[in-house]
Amino acid sequence: MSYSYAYLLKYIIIGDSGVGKSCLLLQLTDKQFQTVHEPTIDVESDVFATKMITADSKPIKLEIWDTPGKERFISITRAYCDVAAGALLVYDITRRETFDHLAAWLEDVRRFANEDMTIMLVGNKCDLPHKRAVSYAEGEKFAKEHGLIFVEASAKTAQNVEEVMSDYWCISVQLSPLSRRFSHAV
Ligand SMILES: Nc1nc2c(ncn2[C@@H]2O[C@H](COP(=O)(O)OP(=O)(O)O)[C@@H](O)[C@H]2O)c(=O)[nH]1
Ligand SMILES: [Mg+2]
Repeated sequence: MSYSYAYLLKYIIIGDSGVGKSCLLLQLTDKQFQTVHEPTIDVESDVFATKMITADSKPIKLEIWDTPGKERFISITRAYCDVAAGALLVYDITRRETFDHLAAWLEDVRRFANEDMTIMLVGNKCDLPHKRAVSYAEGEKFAKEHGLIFVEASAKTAQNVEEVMSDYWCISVQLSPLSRRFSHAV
């Protein structure tokens, strides 16, 4: 009898509209970037992609849920926060307001999430240094103050997407008691 994966872990991607959540998801799971794609506007539709990784020498299936960012707190976020092993909280380094909203996002997540959730802060669009409105140091400081893992990445060039994220998945899987509680052997 063969097992296709040892665990199934759910993640959510959150952050303001337009920061690149859907593009990051596509880059993470399909290694692609599309300039034109459907905006994630339909709150009721479930949008997720899956990715296989190996952590602790075990095959792990990740289910990564995209969310529309128009309203800070929407049904998908609420429904998935309590079972999610982790969240990618994304802002756009070229738009200051998306960074300023991070505290409010965190408050929402922490209200509904389980305590063991690992959150990674992603400063996206680092391929646009000439348009930068938030410094690396500011992102790093915010992450440190709130106990988040931090990375600047680009969904466009794929910079830091695969390498850093895979480190994050591994840390998150190891830290998560959800890997036991929500394991699905198939
Ligand atoms: N230059 C650049 N543009 C990006 C990047 N990620 C996303 N975009 C663009 O930003 C816009 C919003 O991206 P999208 O993924 O729809 O944002 P979402 O609303 O957070 O899901 C789109 O026009 C993307 O092409 C990136 O890393 N670099
Ligand atoms: Mg989207």
